[in-house]
Amino acid sequence: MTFTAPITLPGLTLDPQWYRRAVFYEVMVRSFVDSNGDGSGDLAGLISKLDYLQWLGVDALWIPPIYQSPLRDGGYDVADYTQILPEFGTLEEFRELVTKAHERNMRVIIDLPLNHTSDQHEWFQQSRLDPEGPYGDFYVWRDTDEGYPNVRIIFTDYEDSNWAFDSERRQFYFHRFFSHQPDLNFRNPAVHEAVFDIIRFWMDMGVDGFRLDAIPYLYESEEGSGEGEPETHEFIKAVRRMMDEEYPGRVMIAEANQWPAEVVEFMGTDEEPQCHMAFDFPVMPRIFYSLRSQSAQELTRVLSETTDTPAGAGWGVFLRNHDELTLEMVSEEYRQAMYGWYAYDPRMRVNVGIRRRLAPLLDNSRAELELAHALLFSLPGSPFLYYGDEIGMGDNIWLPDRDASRTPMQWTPDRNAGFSTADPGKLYLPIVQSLVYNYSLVNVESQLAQSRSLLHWVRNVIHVRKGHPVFGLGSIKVLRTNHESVLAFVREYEGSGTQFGDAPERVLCVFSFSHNPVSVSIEIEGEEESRPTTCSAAARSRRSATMAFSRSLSPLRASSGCTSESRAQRFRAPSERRRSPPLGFRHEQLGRPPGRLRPGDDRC
Ligand SMILES: [Ca+2]
Ligand SMILES: [Ca+2]
Repeated sequence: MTFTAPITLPGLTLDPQWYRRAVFYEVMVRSFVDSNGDGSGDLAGLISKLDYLQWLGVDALWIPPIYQSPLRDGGYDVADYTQILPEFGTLEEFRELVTKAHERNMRVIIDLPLNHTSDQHEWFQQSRLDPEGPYGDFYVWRDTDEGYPNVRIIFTDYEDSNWAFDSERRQFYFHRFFSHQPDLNFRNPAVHEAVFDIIRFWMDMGVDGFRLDAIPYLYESEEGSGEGEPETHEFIKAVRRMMDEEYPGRVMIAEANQWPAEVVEFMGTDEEPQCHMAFDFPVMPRIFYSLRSQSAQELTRVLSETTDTPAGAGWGVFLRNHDELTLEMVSEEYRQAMYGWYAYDPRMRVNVGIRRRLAPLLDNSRAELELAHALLFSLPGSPFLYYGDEIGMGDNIWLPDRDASRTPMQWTPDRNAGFSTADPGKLYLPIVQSLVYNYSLVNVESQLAQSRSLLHWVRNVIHVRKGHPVFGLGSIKVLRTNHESVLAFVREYEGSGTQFGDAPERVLCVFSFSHNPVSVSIEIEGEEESRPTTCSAAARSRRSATMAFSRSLSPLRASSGCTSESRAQRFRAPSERRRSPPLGFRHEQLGRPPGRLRPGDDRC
């Protein structure tokens, strides 16, 4: 496979806010490419596909845990923080990955699960055997299983208590997640020192940041819920101070499955910053809800809630990742509706969520895949893609737990989808061979050969986004429309204010979730007369323009127009150029006086 774009090696750009402009790509090392035919993906395999990721337009890799681990929880059960699982490769290979990624101006973020370790970790084994020894107090031990009564159980399908009995030490230990993952005792200063050493170890390997897994859960208290306790924030501040002092420019990303008003606490304040980024959990299920309910009202409501973030902090947005599509952030009524639409087979459910990939969730509808991606790329925050979703990979709900959506990447229609030369039975998980998503149909090679494939479409949208800093750095203002199926907002960015930096930009984004054509009026306040046009990666027309917008929208339509003070650009994806209505990413532009536009008024 070769890539048409000229592959150059620009090296890392100097941009202290790189993470706010970046397009992230979550890649599971085990699932991407197997370089040595042992059936499991590895670091050398990932290195061999950096050209592909550069071609796609990825700015930063997010790599879930590659530490030494018994892999009972996808590597989030760490047995040694300073060793790489041998089947993945060596520390030398990891260093090479970082070097080669940096040559391509691509950052590398790794996962850091700090709340707990594997029960196989040497610390835990020592703690069990020698309560008076140096690791005796590294975990949360009790004589009874009654502490922390307000702490909820997360893996409701697998655990019925947060305490487990250890037959060696004859005491109970606290575990927020699986019982094979004992929680570290953050009330012990020695644990802090150990964590700082781990962070320095990986920073010295050149990584650009951490995704702080399950960060709200570090501390527990008798009165509290064990989520975002004050001491947890104090600890994160201390980590941030160390990072800023010793490793400036590297970032901390909080994984906190909570409402923005709570999550924003993990970003801290201007004076006492905590994480540089946090994932926006509530917006994601509402995208899926809107697609089936044909109502944009919930999305409009959630996006209208403004949450002040400290300077330099940003959100991470996503459609899917390696975990289940979590429904913890929606009401019971919505959850049941979502299960009905997206998880009609009980096998598709796990915990409080749905364990399916993006394309099967959307029933492989190209229009919905485009709409969902277009929305993802225009929301405030940096988009996180999940490996394989750029080609619309399927899943395998007959596999246990979240393995359903962790199957090997599909590169070619050849044996093992080009993922590995191993005997097919030896693969860590089987390749998807379902009727609709069979790897002989869904793979990178065949999509590279089709200019209208999802892969080319996604790549094009990534490059459009990268060409417009407003999407990463701009503000959002949600607009009123007269149609419940239509979401409209304006992104605005004042520019860098320097001659050589970013120009000011305003972008109007309109999305219709209706399954039928709609006519809509959108109220845009304070607009001077100008003519918006769509902006495209390919064709950029520049003319003077205003932002007034009204149009009959065809079903499942995403539109976006952008204006700057004196010019506008046309934004459309290639699939739309050769295909008139119903699918795709389309925008119509009008020269109109400001103010309210009438329904059905679509004359140009
Ligand atoms: Ca391998
Ligand atoms: Ca904890």
